Amino acid sequence: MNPIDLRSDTVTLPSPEMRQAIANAELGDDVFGGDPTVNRLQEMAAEMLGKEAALLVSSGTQGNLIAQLSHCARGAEVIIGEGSHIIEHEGGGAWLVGGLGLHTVRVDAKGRLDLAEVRATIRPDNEHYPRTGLICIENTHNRAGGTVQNEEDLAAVRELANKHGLPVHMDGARIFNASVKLGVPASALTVYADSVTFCLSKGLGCPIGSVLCGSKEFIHEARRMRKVLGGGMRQAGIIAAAGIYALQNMIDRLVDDHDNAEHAADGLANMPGVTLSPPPETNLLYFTVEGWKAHKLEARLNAAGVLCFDEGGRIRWVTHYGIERVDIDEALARTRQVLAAGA
Ligand code: TLP
Repeated sequence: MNPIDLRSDTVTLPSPEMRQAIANAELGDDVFGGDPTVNRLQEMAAEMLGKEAALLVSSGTQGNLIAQLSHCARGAEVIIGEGSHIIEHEGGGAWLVGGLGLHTVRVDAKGRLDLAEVRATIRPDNEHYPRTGLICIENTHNRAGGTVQNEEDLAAVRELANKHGLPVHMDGARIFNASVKLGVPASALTVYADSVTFCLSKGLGCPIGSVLCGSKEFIHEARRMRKVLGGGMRQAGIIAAAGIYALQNMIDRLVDDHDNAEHAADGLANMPGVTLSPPPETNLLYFTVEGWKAHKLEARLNAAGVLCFDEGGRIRWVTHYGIERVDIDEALARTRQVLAAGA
């Protein structure tokens, strides 16, 4: 039985054309600034996100950590929504490596920060308090269900940050899913953040890599932090070539992933006991089934060749390049059988 891999959009494999682009990449030593393909990717990414400069990094986790280290002095406090990826899935790097405090605030069902709480969390300048150094947001928001924050949502965060002279970092691992969903260029969303990380290795189908974007001054500091973290890579044009291909060819097709997630959601919603939590907005789909513990359902689905994870008591399916409509139909058929067999 062929497995249908819905564990994550990180499982995508490079297309033949992307592999060709990798094979043909012109290379140099990027630590010396001499890899022309990396430089081209960085210029493209900066332009697409409306920033002055960009930096290729190894992963979203590394990009987010570098951003926090570059914005904040040791001992500062980062204001961030509870349940955000930086808090839950990045190994506590900001505490461990940066000596930063992460101060969580409530988020609503879409993953939007509770701005009243943010306001109350920003520290006055007083020697008793840590300094507030940064506000972080996540778009699309993973745990909230791949939810999208629009320009109005983001402008409200920006306005508050400006009032207090604070920078904003956007974990935009899936920012192109948000931009495709809203039908606006990514730069219309990232304009509200000082820095943004986006991932090449998720829906855009690259094997490795993320890009951190911001002002020239910020990227200068970020480059230093990347080196500190051992992220200075040499002939990284191998990675960047895939990234260039992806920015040119893999963004528009994200709409197929969103349609497939919606199709999967429709199919699941018709099965007894299934609750979508919530219905998908982009390519992430979470659900629960009455009478089933999520870890048990995960095991049964995996055994039936529907690869997915129990993410904190909900099953998560992720649609991506390489998953077609027929795969979703097959995953639905297998799921129906698993549920019919009973817990
Ligand atoms: N998310 C992965 C896992 O780590 C859970 C996934 O399968 O969804 N920000 C967000 C919003 C993310 O979802 C992820 C990866 C990252 C950052 C980190 O990216 P990587 O995996 O490149 O370090």
